[in-house]
Amino acid sequence: MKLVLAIVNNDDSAIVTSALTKEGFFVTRLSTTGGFLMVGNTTLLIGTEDERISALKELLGQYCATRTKPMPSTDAFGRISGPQNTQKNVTVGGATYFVLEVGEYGKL
Ligand code: 2BA
Repeated sequence: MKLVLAIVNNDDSAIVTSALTKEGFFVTRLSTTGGFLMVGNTTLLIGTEDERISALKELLGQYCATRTKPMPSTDAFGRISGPQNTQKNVTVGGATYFVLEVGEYGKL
């Protein structure tokens, strides 16, 4: 048994959750915020059997698009991080995922 944490764009979260649920995955959605861009994203918690991890990753790849977003001009501590008149971009997503071993899973 594994627990997958998948961080996805808010714009993709509904469609990817629907697709996962349709394929029989159990999904919990958390509203989260990226530490770099400081904008909202969605973290999906998905508990599943080891042999379904490949299918899960395929669905995440299929429904989560990469996007280019403007980089903030100051970092979290308020310092200027670059020339103010030069807008830099970062590529975000599709999905960032972590696969964790589950010691025990149950429902009471
Ligand atoms: P954010 O932290 O808002 O990061 C948005 C994008 O900014 C990242 O896209 C990456 O392209 C860039 N970025 C993030 N941290 C950076 C840094 N220290 N230096 C330079 N560029 C940086 P993604 O890598 O696709 O990540 C999308 C979101 O997934 C992140 O939003 C964060 O919420 C989460 N995430 C990604 N990697 C993570 C990790 N190793 N641990 C925890 N959360 C992670």
